[in-house]
Amino acid sequence: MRAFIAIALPDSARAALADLQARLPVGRPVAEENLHLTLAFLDDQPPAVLEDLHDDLSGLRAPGFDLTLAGLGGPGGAAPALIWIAADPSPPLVQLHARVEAAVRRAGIALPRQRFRPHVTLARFGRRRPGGGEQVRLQAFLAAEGAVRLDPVPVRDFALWQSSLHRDGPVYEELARYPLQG
Ligand code: 2AM
Repeated sequence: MRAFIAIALPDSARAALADLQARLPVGRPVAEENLHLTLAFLDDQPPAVLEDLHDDLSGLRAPGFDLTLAGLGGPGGAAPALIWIAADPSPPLVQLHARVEAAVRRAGIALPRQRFRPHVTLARFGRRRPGGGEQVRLQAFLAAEGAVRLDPVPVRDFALWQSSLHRDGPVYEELARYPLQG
């Protein structure tokens, strides 16, 4: 079962991001209902491994916090793969990520050792990367809107999701939700 752990965004934040996506001149926008902040991508895992992980995550203690989404990014070099809005790596978010990663590793799932760059993906390019004209329009869009900043988003829980891949995009189903404290 293909799964990941993520923070879901409230409707108001997803609506604000959808407004932004509507003005994006290039890329395949992520469906509004799918906008999320990934804490750990688990790939394909046997149900028994996810059960163990679920037990562990059910005991995880971490404080709730407010999330700040600000600043567009993605087009590194000539071949951007995605466009995202960055999340402020505040101490509670970094701590939550570390605790989630530790639980994932305890469940026996290998994770790549890469720096946590919290973000919400807004659009993907797939295999067809933007051509010259699209690059120019994208750079103009980033110059005009790249400094966008959303109102802080309350984060009071996170969730384990199943992802099924379909021709017209992934479908996410929440498997379990874990409350944060305070
Ligand atoms: P990102 O788009 O937030 O960067 C669910 O598929 C989430 O897992 C995606 O939103 C994606 O994060 C993340 N992810 C990380 N590695 C992935 C991979 N190899 N394939 C698909 N999703 C991946």
